[in-house]
Amino acid sequence: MAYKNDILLCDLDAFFASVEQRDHPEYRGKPIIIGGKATARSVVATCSYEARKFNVRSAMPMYKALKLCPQAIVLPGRMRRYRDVSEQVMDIFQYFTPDIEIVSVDEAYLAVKKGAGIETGKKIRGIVKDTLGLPITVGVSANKLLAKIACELAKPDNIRTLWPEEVQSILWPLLVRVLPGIGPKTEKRLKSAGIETVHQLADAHESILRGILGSSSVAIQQYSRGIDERKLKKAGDAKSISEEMTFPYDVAKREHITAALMELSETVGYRLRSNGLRAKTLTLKLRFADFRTITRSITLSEATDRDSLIYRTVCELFAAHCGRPPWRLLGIRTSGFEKLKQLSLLSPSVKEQKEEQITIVTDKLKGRYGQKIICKARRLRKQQKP
Ligand code: TTP
Ligand code: MG
Repeated sequence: MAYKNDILLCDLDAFFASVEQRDHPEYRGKPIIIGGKATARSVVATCSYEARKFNVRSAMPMYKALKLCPQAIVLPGRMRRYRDVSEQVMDIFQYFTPDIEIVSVDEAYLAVKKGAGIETGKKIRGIVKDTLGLPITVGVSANKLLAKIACELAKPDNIRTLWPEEVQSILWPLLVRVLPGIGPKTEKRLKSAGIETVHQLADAHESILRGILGSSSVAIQQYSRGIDERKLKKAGDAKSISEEMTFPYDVAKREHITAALMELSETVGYRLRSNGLRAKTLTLKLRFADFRTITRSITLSEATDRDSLIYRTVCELFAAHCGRPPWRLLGIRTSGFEKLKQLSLLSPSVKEQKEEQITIVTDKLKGRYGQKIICKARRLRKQQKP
């Protein structure tokens, strides 16, 4: 199929661990694990490639990681530091193209002129290494799917291409889990239907796939053939980012409103972060059952991209202006954008650091499996219909 741009997926290698090895030369060449101490519940956030040789991986329980690699150096992680570095990296990407989708703290898709992908990727790797002292891997192709898989195949500290004409020779022998939207559970279900490789998925009957993959079956089967129509969700020059929700029935219970506000806050927050933006003004839109609609705004002292702060602020706006139930529509609008970089001078609290870490992990998962993959349990409970 004809395509207009080369797409790059740029992803830093062992991001948190690489920053620690850069900042602390004594850690270089050693197995480093970032994560909480080896208590019952702590898990590995990431680890250096030296630790990966011992099969330590992200999300593994820390006690298990230390069994595999007892000599590893365990560090708690410095979220604010990683966020600063992330912003420097995203700035380098911006220099090459305005067409960027930030997927997570250390990962972004870039669209460049067709034919310019490999050269741009090499330059990016050089600049990130020379100016920031960090290794980054770049996958280059004609769409997001193949660029991402090229990057995974190339890791660490490398660049490679995976063009549509290589789908049969390179993509088809791989296991289905390389495709977006296929997590461990789906992988198991596909396996019990005899589908283990991408090739088998490409050949599988539509009705079997629909039974297992539901409404995403068509898109995933397209992926297995190397076809991916997803566009980059790029920043553009939007003046505002908003989300709204019309209820299928008039809502009178406050807990349904707060659940909806949480969902809207998380969606808006993710979109801000994907665009490398923070918003200073938050606006709540509220429509009553009689269709009367109001908007109420607050300007924060410092711009934000935090789900929790957006949520708290719109809840306050709602409490102050909610009038009489029932309600019919809710919306959140964010505006007054600041690009990344203007960092808070305040040191983050332990709670804020924790929140930062959770945001990083959930954005990673959203980048891989789509935005619906994660939502707070509280939101789920509140969403139960009356
Ligand atoms: P990844 O890009 O998934 O992992 P990585 O950069 O450490 O290693 P590589 O890309 O070379 O495979 O995630 C980026 C950072 O996000 C990672 O350094 C730490 C954080 N993270 C977590 O805290 N928990 C997680 O479960 C994952 C996947 C990432
Ligand atoms: Mg990475």
